[in-house]
Amino acid sequence: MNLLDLKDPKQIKDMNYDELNQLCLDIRNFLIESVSKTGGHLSSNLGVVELTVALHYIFNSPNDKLIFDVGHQCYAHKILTGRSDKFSSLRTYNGLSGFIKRKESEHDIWEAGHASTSLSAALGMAIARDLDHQDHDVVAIIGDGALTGGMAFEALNHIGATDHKVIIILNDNNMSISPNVGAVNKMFEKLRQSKPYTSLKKDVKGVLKTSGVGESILSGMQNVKDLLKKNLIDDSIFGEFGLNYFGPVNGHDIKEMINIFKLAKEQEESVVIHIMTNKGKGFSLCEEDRHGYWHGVGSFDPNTGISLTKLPNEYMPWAQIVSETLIRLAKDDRQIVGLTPAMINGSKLEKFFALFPNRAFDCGIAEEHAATLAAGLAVAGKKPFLAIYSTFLQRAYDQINHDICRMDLPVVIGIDHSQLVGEDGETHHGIFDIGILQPLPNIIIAHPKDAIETQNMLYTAFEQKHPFAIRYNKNSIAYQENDHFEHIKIGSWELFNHTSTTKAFIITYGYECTKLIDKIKNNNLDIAIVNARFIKPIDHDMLDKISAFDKPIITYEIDMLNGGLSSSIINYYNDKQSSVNIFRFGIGDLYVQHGSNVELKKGLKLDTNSFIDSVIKIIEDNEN
Ligand SMILES: Cc1ncc(C[n+]2csc(CCOP(=O)(O)OP(=O)(O)O)c2C)c(N)n1
Repeated sequence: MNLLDLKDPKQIKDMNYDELNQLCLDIRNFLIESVSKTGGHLSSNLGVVELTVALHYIFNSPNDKLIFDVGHQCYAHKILTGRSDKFSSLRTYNGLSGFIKRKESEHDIWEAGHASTSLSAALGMAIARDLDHQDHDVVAIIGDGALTGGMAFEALNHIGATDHKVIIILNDNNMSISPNVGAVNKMFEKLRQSKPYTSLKKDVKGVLKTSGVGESILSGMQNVKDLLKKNLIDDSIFGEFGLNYFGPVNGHDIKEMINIFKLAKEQEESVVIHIMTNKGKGFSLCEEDRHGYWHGVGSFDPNTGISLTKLPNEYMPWAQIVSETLIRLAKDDRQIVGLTPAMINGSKLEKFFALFPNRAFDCGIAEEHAATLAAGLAVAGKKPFLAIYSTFLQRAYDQINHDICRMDLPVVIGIDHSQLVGEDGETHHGIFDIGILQPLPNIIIAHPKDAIETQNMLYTAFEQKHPFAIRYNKNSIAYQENDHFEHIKIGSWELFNHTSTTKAFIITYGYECTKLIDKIKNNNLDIAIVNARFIKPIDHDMLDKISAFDKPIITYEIDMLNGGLSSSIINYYNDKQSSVNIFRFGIGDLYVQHGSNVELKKGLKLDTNSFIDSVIKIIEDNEN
């Protein structure tokens, strides 16, 4: 079948097993070809092709609700629901989202991006269904990685104690982005190696007979009740939560999955179906990848796997600069420990983990735990570095407030992927952390402008006796190792290009600062740039100094305006009753979609050129 002819999942309902297998092959080839051009979440999607086809074969979306946890593994779902013609626009500005998007299709029921929300959402939908006396299935598809998140356990705790039926499909590939970690994962290991079992709370035999898989399970059991008692499933987490369990089932065998889904549909109670998949199935580079390099990729040559993204040699991802610096500092200071909630690869901590295996901790998808773990380590005299993406830090807000800032503990938080993150879009932009962290007492928030300042800032951070957040974005920048570390005075800003005739002051931070300094020099603009490398505390002396010139003061942030740097600057001037002419540029009260950062900034009129045009207009208006 030509995938472009697929407009509705109903079209696959009459297919036989051979046709379904052929369809899976076509989808897999299409995904490799298409993602090699656009980039995207390749491995997770290759792993769930048969699973998604079997789901759409048995369940009737959109009447039955399919809820994908994280939502990064939704590509086959998009193809089966009529969107293959849009894949060339995957993750581009105004193009197809890389995640579930409600406005794209009636089959997209639940949006995510952050892990471990599917079970709570599913229970909510199941309760609503039952209150309204409706009759449909609610199916949550959750990975073994996402199941390590605390929210998933909160939901299991609730689901196991209610009569509202939820079908939970555990997509177990033994991988998070990198290999899955933790005791729950170890428990899965036992299940993975077990024979297919069914653990039903009610009478089993009648139900098992209804399907091929059920019968084969039944024939292997001489005395079902006895076996179930001994069964490790009953002692497993699902049994303890009072949930029925089917599995493990081969996630690349359409027939087995169809049978087990039929069985699940027939149950009256919630059930966990344990599906075993190979992450990256069908593309050897992905299948063999144990580091997560192929979890999310840019464009690549599908024959060789070689990345098509080229950067100058001296360029390095900002996170790598931070982790190289961390390594240098940790070599001299044995108290430094590194933590990541499941992002070893994303946060470029592989080398740190290899060099300091006893001082490096992957906490799993557990941001709240990671933050409080860091607090515990700090109380006990360690110097924790918590690497966390800005967007996922939001999960740990209370822990940063209640456990780190309130006790004024010296935890260094590396806020990775801050500002716009481009193609992952709405759920992933790192634009809220300043707004939520600013009100917290004791915390220092910094955002360095280049590689040298980053190294010195991290050094400075470890010298402090307070919580210290250092932000950096996902870009690569020119890197050069500094010969020695320099202390940066807390709260001190820098002024560039200030002359006796300066026409305006721009206050900004991070890479925008570096770009503007270059732009202004190259274009001979008589504008001064303030490097607000500390977002908290702000530099009162600098603010007093520049306000004395009575020129426009323009703030420029690729972050939310609400609660951003400009808010505290305005508060300061307001509290002093200073009359200043302030203009603010930043992200307004909206969620920013996906696309390249270049396009996103243009769309927001925050790209350097548009911004400078606006500044020139402000200067002209001021002078007339
Ligand atoms: C709260 C949160 N933390 C971290 C991430 C980053 N992340 C995206 S997918 C993923 C791994 C998910 O593993 P799993 O659920 O097993 O799915 P798989 O990709 O293996 O199919 C992680 C850690 C996230 N999306 N949300």
